[in-house]
Amino acid sequence: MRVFFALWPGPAIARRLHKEGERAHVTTGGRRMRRDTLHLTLAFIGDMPRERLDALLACADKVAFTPFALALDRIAAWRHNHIVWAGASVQPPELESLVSQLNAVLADAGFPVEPRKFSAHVTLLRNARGELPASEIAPPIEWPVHAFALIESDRAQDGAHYAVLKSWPAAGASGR
Ligand code: 2AM
Repeated sequence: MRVFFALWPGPAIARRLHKEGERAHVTTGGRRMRRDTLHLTLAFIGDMPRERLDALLACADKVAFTPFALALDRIAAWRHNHIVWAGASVQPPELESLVSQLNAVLADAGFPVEPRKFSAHVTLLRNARGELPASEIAPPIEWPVHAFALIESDRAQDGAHYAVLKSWPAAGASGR
């Protein structure tokens, strides 16, 4: 199975993100991510044997975090992988903590962790071409984060399909 941990937006946030993707698409072309697939990856594990799932769930059980707000306030493009993404000019400390806790418990349990510095982004377009100067999202998309999730990815002809396997609420939150 192919898995990763992510923040999964509710429908209103996903709708706004999808709209931003539509706007950028006019300039860059490429493939728009479907609205119901938009997410922010926290830790990418990749392919692993299904027998490791219990160990992975146990890792996430050890993570503690409090709800926080993430202000997605900019759109930009990466040339190297032709991605157009939405991001936050200020990364909340709670987000940094969530990612570093996940990386620590995953590494302890022998799962692969990303050696590169975490760069929070929601991919909106793939195979984007042409220049896209970084621009503001105004007003910013205020994303109230109450939970993180383990996602299973199934790659199909028409793009990846994702299933939320389990979601972990923040302390004091009842879910997404
Ligand atoms: P991306 O959107 O920047 O490509 C599912 O593939 C999610 O995991 C995507 O959000 C993807 O980020 C992220 N991801 C992180 N590292 C990855 C890797 N090495 N291979 C594939 N996806 C990765």
